[in-house]
Amino acid sequence: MYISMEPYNPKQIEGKWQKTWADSKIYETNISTDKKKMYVLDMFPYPSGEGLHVGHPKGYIATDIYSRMKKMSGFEVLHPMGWDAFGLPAEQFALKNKVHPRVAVEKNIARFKDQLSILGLNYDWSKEINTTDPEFYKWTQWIFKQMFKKGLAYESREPINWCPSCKTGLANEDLEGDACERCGTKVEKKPLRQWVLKITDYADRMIADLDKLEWPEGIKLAQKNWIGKSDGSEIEFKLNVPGQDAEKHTVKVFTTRADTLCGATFIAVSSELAASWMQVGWQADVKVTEFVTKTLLDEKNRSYDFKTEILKEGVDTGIKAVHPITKQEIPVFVANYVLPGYGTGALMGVPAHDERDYGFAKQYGLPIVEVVRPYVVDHVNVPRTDKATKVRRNIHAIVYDPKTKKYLIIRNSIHNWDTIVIGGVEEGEDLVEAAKRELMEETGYTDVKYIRTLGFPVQAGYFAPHKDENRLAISSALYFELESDIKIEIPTDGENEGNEIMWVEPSEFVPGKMINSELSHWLERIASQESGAYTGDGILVNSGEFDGLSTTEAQIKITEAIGGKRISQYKLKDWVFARQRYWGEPFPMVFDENHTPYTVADSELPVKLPEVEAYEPTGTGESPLAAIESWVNVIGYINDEGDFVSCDATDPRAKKFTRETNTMPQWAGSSWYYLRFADPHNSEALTDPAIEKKWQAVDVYVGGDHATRHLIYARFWHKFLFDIGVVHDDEPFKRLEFLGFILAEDGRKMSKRLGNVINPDDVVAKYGADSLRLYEMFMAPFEQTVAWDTKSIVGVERFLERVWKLRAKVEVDTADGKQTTTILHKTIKKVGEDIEHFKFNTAISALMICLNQAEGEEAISGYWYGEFLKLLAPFAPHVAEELWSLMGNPSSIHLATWPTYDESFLVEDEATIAVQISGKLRGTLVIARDLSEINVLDIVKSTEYYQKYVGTATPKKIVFIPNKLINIVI
Ligand code: ANZ
Repeated sequence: MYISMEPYNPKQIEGKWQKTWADSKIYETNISTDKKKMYVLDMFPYPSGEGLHVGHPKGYIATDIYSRMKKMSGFEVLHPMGWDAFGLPAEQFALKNKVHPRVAVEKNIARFKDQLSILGLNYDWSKEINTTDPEFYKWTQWIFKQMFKKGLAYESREPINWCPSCKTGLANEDLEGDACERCGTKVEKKPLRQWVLKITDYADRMIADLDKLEWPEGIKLAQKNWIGKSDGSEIEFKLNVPGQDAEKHTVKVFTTRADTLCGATFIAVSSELAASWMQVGWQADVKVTEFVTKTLLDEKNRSYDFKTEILKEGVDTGIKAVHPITKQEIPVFVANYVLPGYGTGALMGVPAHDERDYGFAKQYGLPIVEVVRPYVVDHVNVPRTDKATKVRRNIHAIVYDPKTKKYLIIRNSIHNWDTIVIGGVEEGEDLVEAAKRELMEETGYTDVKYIRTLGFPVQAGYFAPHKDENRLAISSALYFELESDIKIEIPTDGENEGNEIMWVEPSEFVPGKMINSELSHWLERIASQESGAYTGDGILVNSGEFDGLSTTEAQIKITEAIGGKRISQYKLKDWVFARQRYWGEPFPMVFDENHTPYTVADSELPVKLPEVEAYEPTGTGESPLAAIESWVNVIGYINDEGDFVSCDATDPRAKKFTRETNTMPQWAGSSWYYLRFADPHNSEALTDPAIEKKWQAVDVYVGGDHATRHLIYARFWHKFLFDIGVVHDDEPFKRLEFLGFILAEDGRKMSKRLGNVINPDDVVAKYGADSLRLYEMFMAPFEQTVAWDTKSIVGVERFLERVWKLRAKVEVDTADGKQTTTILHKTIKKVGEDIEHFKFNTAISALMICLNQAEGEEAISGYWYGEFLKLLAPFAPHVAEELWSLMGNPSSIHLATWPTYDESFLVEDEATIAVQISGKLRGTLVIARDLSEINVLDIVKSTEYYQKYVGTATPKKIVFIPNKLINIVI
């Protein structure tokens, strides 16, 4: 028996083991191994000045546990760490603290590394990378160069998002709504020369390949929505411009609803498109020019994405568009709700079926033509294909009593149905008159106020058994409010027989019993206050030869009929890739005096960031690099590959060039960094192809942010690298685990500003790293966001103390009891499976249950304790290592083999069996598993209920299902 007198003291063991592990390099990955590889990666951090709080390591602890388990299970594991150190946060920290960003980054990295090292994380630091290292960013520049050569990087002068506070242009992904994600300042639109990457070329593949990935469904959906693919049609309208030849010009619109073409009552174009018409000679009148000029300048009242709600404004251009089907002229407006960068920058306005067009049409008095009618099919009396159909024009009178907040219905006891008041429209009646008449005849109520008609009609198909025919009821609903209870006497026989007039709340409308299948439409329209556009599917009306088609059929047929094109549009925009800041990768580009861009030759890479005095942003749209003439102006020539090579001024080929002075966004390095870890020091290539083939893709990627930013950008770059043959697989991250955040004890986000930050160093000093690790994994399911609670750490600390004390019970050769052995094997299975599925909290509770069992024993074997320690080792690596070594093991527990379980211990040896007598359940019995019928019957015979219900009678029959049931039939 080992006797331990020393109490558990993490301080004495943790530092010691961290040093031993580092010295013996046990975490270094053998890249050229023959073993199966496992690449486990954290989203690498940017080393901010604030250091880590306890929330940051949550993901790192998880990958640490996972990779330790995999290593013990026989994999060669790559588990590296690096630094995403370019970009605004690092630059802003440096500006604030008046140090050079490089110095600030070095300092911050050192601090981060210290903080990580005391947590006992098993990173292979020999593979550390840093995106700001010229040897690293050389390859970031190299990738950009390849993109340029393939036509995927282009210069643009389109207005982009400009953050006036950060003084830089931003991509759409950098926005939170219409504000800068980093500082919260509302962005402006600013025309700026910049580099843009054609990410949209990859949009379809990025959607399709999501199916291949083992990622949380929520993240896949977020990516799909961000890419935002819409299938639709491009339809051309001929234009009659006053003062010009008829139908000389055309405008194309993009629509997802070509089926609604016959309901198009106007065309709306963006101010940008109108301005481009003016540039080619359109003489617009003053009103139009003023509107266009105003909206182009007016940031606040413009639409730049579909989410922004603005006051819709527009102006009639006087131009007419010729409707391709009806050949009638419809007006062309310039409108501020047409997005300049979406589709063709022009739309066909269909007010009856599009909310935005509806609002616009109301404001400008444009016609609203219904072309899609909702169609409901009665589920009880489904229309029959073998019967004729009669069309009926109906009204539904919906009466609401504002005093009681109830609706009027008729309950019929003969048919056993509920209905609102319905009826036909008679010759010469308008809808309101018809509704009032029906109301009076069927309910007696006369004092009602007509409020409004609930939009266009809805059509319902059903089979009318009493008439033996199908009915197609086209019904309009009229909405009334009850003024007073004044009623006239009505007959209770004839049509009204069995009717009871009732007032009910909508919750009392019983589906199925309420016969009006149109009701859901009416209730929705009542709730929306206004009878706006109907945007759903249905059947075409008012569309000539297309009448009766379904919306989906009509989209194709109408597009074909008028020679339109089926196309897709994306919400995703090309990636604005230039920043007007100092702290980023310089572009590998130069310009000649005509501003023709050239990539630099590979021999010129990396293009290093120059040392500067002042790296504050200029705010002018120029990067601070532009001021450094000695760096900007270069002399060289263009070689046969079309690349710039620098040379001496005396060289006959020498010409003047200037460097690109913008820098790349922070997302550049992180778009490919994971490819570098397996081969971080390669100076010949981004990565060696054989190493790439062995180690990519990342098997498990862990992080808690960037559902749509980094994860979209990296997939795009990876697919590009696949296309040019640098990587062998077209997705970078096979499996993604997304973590929930740790909030401060007050339930808010941890931040220095709020003064609620919990520092991991303090927690480690007090409780030890093992307790911190265990607590973070135990506090909640991994993907759940949860508030920190310092008090609860004591619970896991006590658990570790108990593991420590259990050592006193170890007797090397003792034979463990059956239950103790059984629970060990169950725990081996559970912990292994739980770690595989990132269910760390339940793995820890299994360990706790297992410990409880062992504590009840007089003694446990060395084998039992050793296996238990191995299961604990990934979670609490220091204490497990210490105890393992105290057991006399010469080598590290982290190099030991992961325990395997014996199936035979997992089989339950008891069964609960139901006892029935003549089919009636009389009791249950817990008996040994797999007992035969005879043995079970013997046991049953001794029960009281057998004596009572069967006694001495001979059973007629016995039904027996092993381990489940015995039924004695008498
Ligand atoms: C006619 C129509 C009728 C439309 C209807 C919708 C409903 P999603 O689905 O988001 O891709 N649209 C086209 N270009 C636009 C632009 N540049 N700015 C603002 N809106 C534009 O949106 C596609 C729909 O948005 C298109 O289909 C078009 O309106 C409008 F009952 O065309 B629709």
